[in-house]
Amino acid sequence: MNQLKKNAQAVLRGNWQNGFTIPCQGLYPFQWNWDSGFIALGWAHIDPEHAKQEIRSLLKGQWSNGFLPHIVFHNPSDSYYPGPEVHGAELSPYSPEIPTSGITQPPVLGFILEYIYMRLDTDPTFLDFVASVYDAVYANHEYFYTQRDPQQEGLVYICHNWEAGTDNTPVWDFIWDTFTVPQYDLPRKDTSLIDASHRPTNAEYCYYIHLIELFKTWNYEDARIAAESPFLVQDPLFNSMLIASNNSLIRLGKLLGRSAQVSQLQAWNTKAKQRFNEKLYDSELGGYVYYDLRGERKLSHLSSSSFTPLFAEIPSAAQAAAMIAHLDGGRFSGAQHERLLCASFDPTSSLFNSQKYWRGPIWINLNWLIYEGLLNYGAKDTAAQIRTDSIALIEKYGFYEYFECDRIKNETLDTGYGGNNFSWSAALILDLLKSQ
Ligand code: 9WN
Repeated sequence: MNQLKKNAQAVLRGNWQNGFTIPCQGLYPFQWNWDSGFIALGWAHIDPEHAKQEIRSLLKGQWSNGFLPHIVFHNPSDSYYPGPEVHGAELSPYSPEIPTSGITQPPVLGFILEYIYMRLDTDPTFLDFVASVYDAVYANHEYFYTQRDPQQEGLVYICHNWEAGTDNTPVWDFIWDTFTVPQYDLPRKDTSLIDASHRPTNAEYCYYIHLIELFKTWNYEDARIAAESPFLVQDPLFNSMLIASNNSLIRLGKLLGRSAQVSQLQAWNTKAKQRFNEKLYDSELGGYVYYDLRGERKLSHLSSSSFTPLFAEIPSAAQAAAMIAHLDGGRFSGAQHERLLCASFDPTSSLFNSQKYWRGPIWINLNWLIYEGLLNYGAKDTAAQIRTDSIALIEKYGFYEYFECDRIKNETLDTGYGGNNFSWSAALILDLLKSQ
């Protein structure tokens, strides 16, 4: 275990860039939004000053309307496509001096602040730090509830698959079926850096780029995006992260005496949790699914995102039991537990692919969220299983980006998938090693 900790620390130190941490050398050479949250939690176990710097650096990219971009381009690099010139965030009157993207990612910062505070045994100097960034994180939540909830129902939309963080989940196939896009010239770098068969296809990338091109023609104006974007989805992972962060900002806000902000967060959260359960729970599937706001339909497929409401304490005990059953002898574990936890997409679906990015492989950040979520509901054995599986995969292969879930295939495999020395895999293993 000590060696594993040392190796995890070495990954974070190796990816540290003087103020922030890149997710992976070559493959992801800038600062990414939700990565930075998980990475900051990892740093808290090594050097809390780095955790603070990580968060401050991310907030340098915040827009004046509270929006927090998915990438902050602090540094130049030609090893990633699409770079700042493709995103064109300067078209928005709200964008900052520093180049950023114009789309966001799951809002993890609120709960990350509380986790770090707890992991540091409620260190008062960290609470001072929380006080210094509280308004910025609150402004991000305010942005979501005022700009990304056109029906004022408490659920926010995402308008791009990269905003989900689960970039090519098969759920998006049903969105891509609703519109056509031009063939773009794609100077991709990812497919020459790692096994191209594990990455999204060029046909999918044309959709990704097309959405950015549309948003640029609208100068990233939220009202235009809400009215016209062909991709407008209420995602259970994204909304769970926002609600979990509300929960944390409420508790932290009480410690800091922020009563007006706490009342507003409570009002958003009550509405959000109720609507989440009404709209996104699928009682036939026994889990939470996506809602296509543009097409006005549920997209009824289970993925690892379906379990993240456990993290935000949204499900009732009965709903939680139905979800846990999928992980314990059900479709995600297999009846004989022939799969390691937790596949990123329903392994019994014909759309499942155990090697391809978000279409099946195990991701450590989702495992961490589900582990913590299971503990919220007292499901200690299932939580222990997901923790054991995560640690075993990293011990066997190293700090890869994603992993095979099939136990038999793992017997003969000698590598993880995607990028190696991947920061959040290291950061979250440090946290899992700590919490037993
Ligand atoms: C696009 C950085 C990011 C993660 C995402 C993951 C992947 C980027 C890409 O890498 O997405 O944002 O180019 O594939 O899907 O979750 O934040 O690690």
